Amino acid sequence: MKRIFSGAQPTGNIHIGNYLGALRNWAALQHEYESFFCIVNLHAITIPQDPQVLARKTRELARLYLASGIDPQVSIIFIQSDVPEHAELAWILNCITRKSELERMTQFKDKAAKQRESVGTGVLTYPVLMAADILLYQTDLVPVGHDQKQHLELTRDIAERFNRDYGQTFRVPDPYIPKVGARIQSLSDPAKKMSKSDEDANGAITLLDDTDTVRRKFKRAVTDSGTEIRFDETRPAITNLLTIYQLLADKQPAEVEAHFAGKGYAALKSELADVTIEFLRPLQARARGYDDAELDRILDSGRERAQAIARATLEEVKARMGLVGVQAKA
Ligand code: AQP
Repeated sequence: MKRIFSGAQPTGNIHIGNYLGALRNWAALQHEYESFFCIVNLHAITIPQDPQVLARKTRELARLYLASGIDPQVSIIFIQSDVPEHAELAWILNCITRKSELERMTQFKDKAAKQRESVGTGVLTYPVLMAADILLYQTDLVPVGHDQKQHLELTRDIAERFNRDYGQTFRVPDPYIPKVGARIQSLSDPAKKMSKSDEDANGAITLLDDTDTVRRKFKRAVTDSGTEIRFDETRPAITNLLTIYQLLADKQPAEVEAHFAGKGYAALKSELADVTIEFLRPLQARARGYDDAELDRILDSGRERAQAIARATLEEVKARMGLVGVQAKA
């Protein structure tokens, strides 16, 4: 069976962009692939985190994976820092990655421009940790949103370089980026992607938002000039709202346009709030349904199953590089 690996960071509040671009597809693909879904808390610490909040968000994200339809009987769900092989392989891969490759990453350039001299080394080397995450599991396919495309190309380059220099070791993974929903934009600024770290909380609908908050955020959502409600690249705000509607209501674009023909923006926003609330209500109930003991059991079993595979890959990598311990004979 082919494998998929993906993850999300337990930073901030996971939003419908993360869901529509990634988690939704994980749940759909898990029946066709052997699936690994990781809560990537080592990525989260590339920016300062309050330790108690990080610990709480890590478990909350595990509950949201489960609530999004990821079945622990089918898929492996685990916490990245529980499997130290991720950090060890990341160090090894750092040593075959060029600084210039990392400096070219758009996400690093954006963050470095904002943080200047204070930008952390972890922000620069984060794509190498992501490569380690993926390559440890001999992954075939990585379902992600559009913002991760460049990082995945780097993962492929790193895998190919290692295989060329040390012999065939890693499977070279392909990205799986959905045709619709791979880049949900901010409700406040449709030129920016919806993001957990956005300072403007009104830009994102989070998976744990209550009914009033969802209505308020959609009501305040920026729209384009004009009145027509149709998909149109030159009108990014309305197209973004329609894309969210299309995916949550599970409709085709033509159906959505026909449904809103002759209606105004207020109707679109109100109906969008309705479908979002209907989608979130059962999801939030499912998230609350896992008690701590059950969550521990799921995460512990995930750690054990993931680590067995990660360890085997890492052992092979170390042997190929001559990283031998005390028992090795010359
Ligand atoms: N706006 C988005 N539309 C569609 N997909 C998205 N993803 C992120 N934003 C959107 C996808 O969600 C998955 C998990 O994301 P992540 O936790 O790795 O963080 P990120 O990609 O850096 O996204 P955020 O929400 O903007 O988080 P912060 O602000 O913490 O950096 C990934 O597959 C991602 O592509």
